[in-house]
Amino acid sequence: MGLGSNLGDRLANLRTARERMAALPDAVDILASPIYETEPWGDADQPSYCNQVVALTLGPSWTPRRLLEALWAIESALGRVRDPDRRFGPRTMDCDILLYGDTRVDAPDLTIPHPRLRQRAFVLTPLADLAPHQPIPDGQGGSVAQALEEISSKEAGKIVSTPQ
Ligand code: PH2
Ligand code: MG
Ligand code: MG
Repeated sequence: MGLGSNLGDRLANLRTARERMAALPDAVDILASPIYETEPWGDADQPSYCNQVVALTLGPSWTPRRLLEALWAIESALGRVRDPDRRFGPRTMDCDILLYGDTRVDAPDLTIPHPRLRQRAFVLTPLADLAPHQPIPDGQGGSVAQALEEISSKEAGKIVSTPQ
């Protein structure tokens, strides 16, 4: 999952989101990347973000759809209010499914791999910290590290917290 927060206590928001993910039923394991402070992407008129990637291993009862709904609940619990006029605007918490093993999903409200994964250093950099050799099953081929290489001119930001 890609986690992002740019409102409130950003590091506390990330910590609470991680704790709630680890406490999901049948959560087997959770690994967290360092946290990066990053410039806002897409809509520049907002505070800087703290971004992190979390690799969650879930039991076989889970599906991408069930995970999406669990992530919406975590975002809401952290005070996320959706502004329909500002798709890339500020938020207390954003939890995006980036990859789900080698599964692909193409639904109106859920696309896996995440459709903007390859454009975003703030996602690819922490993802490469955890899983550089992970293939991106979007039909374009290549691994996370290779995708990051293709946008290597763009900096993710600076590390503000080590994995915890
Ligand atoms: N999320 C957005 C829009 N812009 N910029 C950064 N740096 N980090 C984010 O997580 C982010 C963003 C909408 O999901
Ligand atoms: Mg997002
Ligand atoms: Mg989102």
